[in-house]
Amino acid sequence: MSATDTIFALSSPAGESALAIIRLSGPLCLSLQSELSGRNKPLKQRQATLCKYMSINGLELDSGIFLYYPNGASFTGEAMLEFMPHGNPLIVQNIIEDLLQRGLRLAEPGEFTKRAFLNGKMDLSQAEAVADIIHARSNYSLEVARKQLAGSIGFKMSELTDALLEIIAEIEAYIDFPEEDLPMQDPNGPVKRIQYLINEISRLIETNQYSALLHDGIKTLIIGAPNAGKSSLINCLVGSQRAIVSDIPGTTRDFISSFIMLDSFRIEIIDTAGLHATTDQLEQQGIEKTLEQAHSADFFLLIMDATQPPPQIPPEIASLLTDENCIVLENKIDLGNSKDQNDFLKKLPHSRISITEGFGIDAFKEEWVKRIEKTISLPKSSDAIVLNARHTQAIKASHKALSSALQKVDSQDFSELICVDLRAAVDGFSEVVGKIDNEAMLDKLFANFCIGK
Ligand SMILES: Nc1nc2c(ncn2[C@@H]2O[C@H](COP(=O)(O)OP(=O)(O)OP(=O)(O)O)[C@@H](O)[C@H]2O)c(=O)[nH]1
Ligand SMILES: [Mg+2]
Repeated sequence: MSATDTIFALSSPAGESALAIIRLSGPLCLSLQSELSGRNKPLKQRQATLCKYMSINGLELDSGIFLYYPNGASFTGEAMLEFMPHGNPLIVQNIIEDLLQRGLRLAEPGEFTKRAFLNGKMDLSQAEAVADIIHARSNYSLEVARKQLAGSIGFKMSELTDALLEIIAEIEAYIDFPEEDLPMQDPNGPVKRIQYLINEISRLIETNQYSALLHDGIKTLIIGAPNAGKSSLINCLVGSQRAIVSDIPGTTRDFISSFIMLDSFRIEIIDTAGLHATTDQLEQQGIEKTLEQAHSADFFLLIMDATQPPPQIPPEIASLLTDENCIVLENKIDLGNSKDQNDFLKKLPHSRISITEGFGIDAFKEEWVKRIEKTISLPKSSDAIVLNARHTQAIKASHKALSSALQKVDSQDFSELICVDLRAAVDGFSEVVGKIDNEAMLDKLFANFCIGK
């Protein structure tokens, strides 16, 4: 793959639509603008022009809007053409075949963004944000991704780098001219500043915990005894018959998962097998799966049948429940013999509901949002930096290097070795924004993108 060939892709979804978007990027775009539009004068740069699309064989394949971006003034940084034909898959296919005949190549996933990165139009964290924006499934993750695309992570990395370079310059001056009256007289200066940087990095590393919450959703397990209404609850929340509901206890054997939006949160909601002592092997396996899921859950909805005595919750699960990560749902309050169950797991918040009658559902959802806001406590999206696994790995190396430098400064060991540590820390910051020599790693990163982006 060379970065100088001309690539193209259908950037809109396949299938019938009002319009489609076909994007081209690379040096051939300069001549293609008149060849494809059949005009003998160039298109106005970055301006919509209604033209025919003429095939290599001189046939009119469609008419639509062309946009030409010159080298250096496009998303990829190369000359680009965008054509918006009618969204008929046949037209799109004819155009794709024509472009292949002209010697253009179909783009790999993320190849436009990869070129934008390689041409210096954005740093790597911004390129990653392009994919995050496309895949965001909640307004919160969208806002965080938007900030990242605007350069929030790059800005933070350059702030940390500048602070480190200043310390390096000071220490180097001291090493070169130790006898002169230089600031290193006060070794506390660098100690404090390196310590500050370590704290900043630790804070950033912690934000990685939100990455899974943003991308995968808040993992919420519905647990309870058989027949309590767990499957009825997932169906009610999802708004469709996702799980089988029946009055036969032990209906759900395997866990069933779906995604919902609760306020601005993306929730992965999981229905599980009823918890109780059983000799049925299949049911037992289902319960074991629930136990497994419980260990990685962020939140629990413990549902009980308010007409029955309180359920026995296995101690492995009971020990995971707190007033912050669990709501007890007293279900079936429409039935005359239902009782107040406040004494069951007293310390946990309770909501009284009837799923079949829809009683108490809105109040329960409000309580649920309040608990998530309090316990999962995502940082305010307006100032959030959320590092992904790749960023975290890179700055963990910076953290390690700075801790090693700190020990040396602490012991008044102002040797060249300190500067080696400090420079290693700078390398970690650079890696976050894109100083990556490994081509295979870059390919892997962009392979997660959509085709045409
Ligand atoms: N009266 C009444 N019945 C309900 C309510 N919610 C659920 N049910 C009934 O309770 C029975 C069991 O419901 P499910 O949702 O299958 O219960 P489950 O907890 O998934 O049960 P298992 O999968 O067997 O563990 C069904 O007959 C439901 O219609 C409710 O609010 N009121
Ligand atoms: Mg069920």
